[in-house]
Amino acid sequence: MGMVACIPLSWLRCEGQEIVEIAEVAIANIAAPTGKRPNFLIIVADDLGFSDVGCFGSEIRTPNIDKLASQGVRCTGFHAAAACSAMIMTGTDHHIAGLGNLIEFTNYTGWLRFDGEPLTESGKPYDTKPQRGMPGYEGYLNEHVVTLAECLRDGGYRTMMAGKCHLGLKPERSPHSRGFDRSFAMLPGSANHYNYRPEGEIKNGTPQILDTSLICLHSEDGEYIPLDELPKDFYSSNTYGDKLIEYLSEWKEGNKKEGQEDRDQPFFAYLPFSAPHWPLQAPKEYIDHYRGVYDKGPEVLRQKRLAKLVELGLIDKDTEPHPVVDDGRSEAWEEFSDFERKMSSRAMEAFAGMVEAIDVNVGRVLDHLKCIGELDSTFIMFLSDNGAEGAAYEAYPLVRDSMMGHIRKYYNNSLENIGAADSFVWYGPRWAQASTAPSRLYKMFTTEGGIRVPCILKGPGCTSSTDGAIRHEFATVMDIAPTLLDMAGVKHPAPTYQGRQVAPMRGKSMSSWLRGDAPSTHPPDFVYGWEFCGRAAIRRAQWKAVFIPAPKGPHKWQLYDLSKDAGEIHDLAESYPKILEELLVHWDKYVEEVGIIPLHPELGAYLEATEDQMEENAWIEYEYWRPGGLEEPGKFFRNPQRFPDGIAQASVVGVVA
Ligand SMILES: [Ca+2]
Repeated sequence: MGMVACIPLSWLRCEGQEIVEIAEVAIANIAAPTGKRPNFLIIVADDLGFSDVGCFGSEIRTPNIDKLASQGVRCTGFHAAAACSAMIMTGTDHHIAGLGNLIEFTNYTGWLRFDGEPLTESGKPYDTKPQRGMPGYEGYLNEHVVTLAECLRDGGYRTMMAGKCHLGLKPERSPHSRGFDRSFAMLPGSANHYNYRPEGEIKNGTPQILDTSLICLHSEDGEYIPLDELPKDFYSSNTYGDKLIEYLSEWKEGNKKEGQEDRDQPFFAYLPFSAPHWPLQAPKEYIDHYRGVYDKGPEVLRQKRLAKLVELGLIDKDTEPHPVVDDGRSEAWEEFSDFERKMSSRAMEAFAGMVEAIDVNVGRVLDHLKCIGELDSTFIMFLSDNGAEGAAYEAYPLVRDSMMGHIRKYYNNSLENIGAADSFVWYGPRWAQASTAPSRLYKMFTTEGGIRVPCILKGPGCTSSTDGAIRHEFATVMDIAPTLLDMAGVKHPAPTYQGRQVAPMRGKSMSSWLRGDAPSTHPPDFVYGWEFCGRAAIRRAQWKAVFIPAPKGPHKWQLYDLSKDAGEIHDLAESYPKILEELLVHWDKYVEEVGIIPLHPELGAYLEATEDQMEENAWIEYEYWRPGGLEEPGKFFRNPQRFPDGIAQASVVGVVA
């Protein structure tokens, strides 16, 4: 069967108006911009929570990021999503771009299964199998989108990136093939931050749950890097900082050379750190700054952070914070044993060290820009890709039963060693909720705790009167690409690019708002949807409907007024049924427009998993975790079956609802 599925028509069908709007903006921009166009630097942290940097209320030392904020704008209404990088890179929804779900979750049937979750009508658990091979769920940035890097490169920019690029595994998916002149990319969703890799065991052909995330698989300019050829002193954040500085120097040298046509070429630099994603690891010199700081536990930290958020003016003093949702353990911190408390606070110390390491590298890159005379002509964004990571993996049946044994066997999680290369820890839901407070829940949920992220904007394009300002207007990661293209005077090529149909951007340019010419990026009655792994939300202005499946939520739609209830505590579904009904009409439209495959009947036309659907791994393009997979990649590539849009898969598996 051919690789390419039918083009899902939904985004073309529903986005007609947007195509026209974008075309008009583009025409306005084609007039050559006067003077030098700005450079762009987009810095993304992985799983950094709302209050984890100093200028957003943290005790963690982040002087460089704080300095950016003092010269720019802090945004409290900025929203990301679960597959954020696809949206940054395309300006459209991740379900359209091929990352409808993360490949790990689509691949492993039981990955997100909790004890106590309800069953389908046939008595089976809900699972992600119906998404395998479906359009929008390819697991890589698909052929229906054009990337921001492609647009800017074609528009005359030098494009470069260093960091995590979890958007496909094969060379033809690499940033090198998707618009980056220079790229140093980590390809899995996570990896050991020190390239430490004890030999694991892959049993019966299917990797154990975290095996794919242990390997430090990188490529540079599309070529895989053997693990032993990564820098000897590899530490993810340091190495990405080094690489970006190297690429920037190379660009500067190129611009200086006489006789080059493009010697005033601006740059687009993308720095997506893989920190502070687990495993929590950082240089000891940074972790040591936090020894003892967290001994009083996550609730004390949560209260301190909340007080600081109020003091800084980032949240209203009357904000009611969502209560902490626990991890199934009934004991409070006070009832933990001394040892459990020490282990837990050490994990938080390691997390803090990781955040400080990010800041140090942000500082190095900014210093370098200053040194080469480009700092003031560079538009800079710093943001996180989603809320803090609160999963207690030890409580997931699959991890508990397999991965914990692996960790015990190959890693040294003694108290003294936590944070080192050969340790493997995460910090769990209580620390995460200290960081996402006052919001509800954390990463992978469509409540505010999973999607509201810290964001700082600075540089040309922002009015000088915004220095150090705090703004509360709604904006999203889909707005980044339209903003940069707008500032660069580059036209998005939709509906076609290089002979194929591509989706238009769904985001809006923030530049009028940043200049102070518009009160907000989006109109007051904006509508915006989120879906990830069967968790869902649809928002219109301050009203937000949320669906969180059991056991972490009530498994029904809830309704919140975010203007009065930022913590999503008071469910108004019964008081305002008409508003909920109206939002659910928008929800259905969103499902159709972006091509969601619902994982619960409450979310739309639902297909129950059957035995006929694709098996685990059958649709993954590169099984790099298998023995020999890194040495001879080509032997481990696949061209998996892809299903055409909608109807065909229904005929394969039978429509249940
Ligand atoms: Ca993330």
